[in-house]
Amino acid sequence: MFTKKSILLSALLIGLPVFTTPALSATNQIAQQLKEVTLDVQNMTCAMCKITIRKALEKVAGVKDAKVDFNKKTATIQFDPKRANVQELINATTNAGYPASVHSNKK
Ligand SMILES: [Cu+2]
Repeated sequence: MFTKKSILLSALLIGLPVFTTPALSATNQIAQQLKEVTLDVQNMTCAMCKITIRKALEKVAGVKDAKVDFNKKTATIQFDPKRANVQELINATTNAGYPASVHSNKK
C-alpha cells in the first residue's frame, strides 16, 4: 500500500534529490558574497608558523578559506563579511603571536 507519505519517505531513503535544489542555490549565493583580503603577517620564521597562522584564521567564524604564503609573508583569507571582518582576522593572527596588517599593494 503506497500512501503519499510512504512514497516521500522512500524517495528520501534512496536519496532522491527531493529538497536539494533550494539548498544548492543557497550555497551559490553564499559563495558570491565572500570577501577576500590579504594580510601582511609578521614573525613568520618557519613552516610551522604558516600552519599555526592558517589554523588561527580558520577558527574565526565565517572564514571559508585561509592560504598562508611563507615566502611572501602574507595570508589570503576568504570570509563571509556578514560573519567576520578584517579586524577579527588580524586579532586572530595577533593572538597567535603574529601581528598582521592589511597588505598595502594588493595589485
Ligand atoms: Cu615557525
